Amino acid sequence: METRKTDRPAPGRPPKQWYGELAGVAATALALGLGELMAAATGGPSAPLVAVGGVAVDAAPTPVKEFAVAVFYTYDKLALQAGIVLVLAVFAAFIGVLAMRRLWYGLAGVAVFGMIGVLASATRPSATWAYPLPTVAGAVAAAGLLVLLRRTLPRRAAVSAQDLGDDTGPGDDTGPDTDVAAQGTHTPVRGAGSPSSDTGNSVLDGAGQPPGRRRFLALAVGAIGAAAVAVPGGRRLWAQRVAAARAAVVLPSPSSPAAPLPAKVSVGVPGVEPFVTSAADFYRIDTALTVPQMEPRDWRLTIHGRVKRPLTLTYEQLLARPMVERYITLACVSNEVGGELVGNARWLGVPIKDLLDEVEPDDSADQVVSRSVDGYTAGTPTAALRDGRDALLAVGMNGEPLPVEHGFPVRMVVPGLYGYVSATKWLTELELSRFSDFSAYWVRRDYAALAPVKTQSRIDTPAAGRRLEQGLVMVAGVAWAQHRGVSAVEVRVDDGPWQRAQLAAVPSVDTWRQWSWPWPATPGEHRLQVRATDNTGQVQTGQVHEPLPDGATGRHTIKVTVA
Ligand SMILES: Nc1nc2c(c(=O)[nH]1)N[C@H]1C(S)=C(S)[C@@H](COP(=O)(O)O)O[C@H]1N2
Ligand SMILES: [Mo]
Repeated sequence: METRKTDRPAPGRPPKQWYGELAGVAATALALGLGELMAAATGGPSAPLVAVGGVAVDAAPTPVKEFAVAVFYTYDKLALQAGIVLVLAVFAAFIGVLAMRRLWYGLAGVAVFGMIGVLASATRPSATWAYPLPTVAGAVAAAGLLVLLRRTLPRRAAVSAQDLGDDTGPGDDTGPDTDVAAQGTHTPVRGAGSPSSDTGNSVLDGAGQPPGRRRFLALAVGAIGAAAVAVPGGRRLWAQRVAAARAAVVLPSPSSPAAPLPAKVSVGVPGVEPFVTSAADFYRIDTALTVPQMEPRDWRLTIHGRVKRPLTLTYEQLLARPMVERYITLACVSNEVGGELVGNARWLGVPIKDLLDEVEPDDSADQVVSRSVDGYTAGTPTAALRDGRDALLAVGMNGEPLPVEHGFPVRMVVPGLYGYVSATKWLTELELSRFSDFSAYWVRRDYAALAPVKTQSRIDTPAAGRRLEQGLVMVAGVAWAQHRGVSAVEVRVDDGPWQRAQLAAVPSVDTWRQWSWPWPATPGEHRLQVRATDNTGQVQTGQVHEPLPDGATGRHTIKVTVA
C-alpha cells in the first residue's frame, strides 16, 4: 500500500468529479440493463425501471395525470420514462462520486437504490418471489462495477486512489476532492507534472493521459453501451415472445356471431370516421408505463370475493366457452366534446354474466372490481354486468386476438359504461365487492364511481376552420349513447333552428351512429353545432362541463368560412 503522505494530488489538479459521475451512471446503466434482460425471462413488470415507473405512475396525483393527458393527449409514457431516467442519472452520478471518494458510501448508495427497486418490484400487483431478482442482480453488478472502476481510476502522477478516498472508515476522512486538493498544496508531491517520474502510475499514454483513464473510460462507456443494448433488447425479446404467442392464438368461432353489418351503417360521406375503427386507429388510454406483455399460458382469471364458488380460469378454458361477437363502441371519460377518445370495434368474448351466474355472487356484492396484471382497477356495478347487456371478457377485436396495447390476452368490454369503470385491459381478476368497501383507481382520483356514457355527437366533416365554397355542403359525423341508442341527431347553423340529420343504420343500441345533413352553405362565417337525442327521449345537454368527474358535456361546435 502506498503511503499517504507522498501521494497527494498535484496542486490545482484535483481528481475530476466527473469520473465519479460517469462511474455512477455506468454502474446504474449496467444495473438497469441487466435488470431488463433478466426481467425478460420472468416478465416485463419485474424490471427495475418498469417497477419504479409503475409506482411513480400510481403515486402521481390526479392533476399531474390530467395535465399529462391534456398535453400529450394520451397519458405520456415516453416523457415519464425520460423523466425517470433523468432523476436516476442525477442520483447515479451522486452515488458514483461518493463511491470514488469512499467506496462504502457509494456501495451504501447502491444498496439504497437497490432497495427502492426491490420494494417497487416486490409490491407490483403481479409480483412473484422472482420479481426482485432482476433488481438484486442489477445492484450486485452495479456494486461490482463501482469497485472495478474505482480500482481503475486514473492515477495522475500525483493522484492515487488513496487521495480519492479509501475505505478505512468515516473516521479517516480525507474529505471531498476540493479538500484533498487543498491539503495537497501543503504536501510534498512526488513527481508532480513529471511524465518521467518513478511510478508506473505517472506514465502518460500517447494522448498525454494516464493509462488508467483509458481503461476507466472503456469500462464505463462499455457498461453504458451494454445497457443501451440490453434495455431495449430485453424488452424486445419479451415482446417478441408475447407477439409469437399471440400470433399462435386460434380464436374460436362465436356461438352467437354478430349479424352482418347493414350496408347503411355508413352515410357515405368522406371525412366521417369509419363505422368500425381499426385496431391501429383505435384510441389507447391506460396508465401502463410499458405495455403489459402477458403470455396466454401465464394468464389466469380468478373470480372471487363475495361469491359462493370462486373460480379460476386458464386462457384455454376461457376459449373453450361459448363466445359471442358484438359491435360495441368504447368511450373514454376523458374525451372532450368533439374529441377522438371513442372507437367502435367488433369484439369476441365470453359473456361476463355467465361467469357471474356460475360463481353465485352474494346479494351484497354491488361492485365487481376488475384488476389488471399491472394493478389497474376498475369498479363496475354488478347489476350492469348481469342485466343482459353484452358485457364481455373479450379475447378478440375485429377478428384478431386482442392487440397487446388493447389488453391481450383478455380485457373487459361493457356497453354503455365509460372505459375507466368497465374496460379493464390485461385482466387477471374479478372480485365481487361493494362500492362502500373499495374505490377503484380513478375513483380514488376523484372520478365518479358510477359512469354511464353520456349522449354525445361529433361533427367529423367539414373540419373546423375550413374554408368552403358556397352551395350544398355535406355536414356529417357520429353520435353515441351506448346501450340507450341514438334516436335523432340535429344540426344548427349559427343560431338558426335545429334541423334533423339523416341517421345511418346501426346493428344495436351499443354502437355509435353516423349522421349527415346537407347544408345549403351561404357566404360568410358560420358556426355549426350538433346535438343528439337518445332512445329514452333525452336530448344531449348544451351545458358545458369538463370530463371530471363523470364525462364531458356540451355540444360540439365548429366554425367554418364559406366563400
Ligand atoms: N389495465 C388497464 N385497463 C384499462 C385502463 C388502464 O389504465 N389500465 N384504462 C381504461 C380506460 S380509462 C379506457 S378509456 C379504456 C381504453 O381502452 P383502449 O385503450 O383499448 O381504447 O381502457 C380501460 N382499461
Ligand atoms: Mo378512459
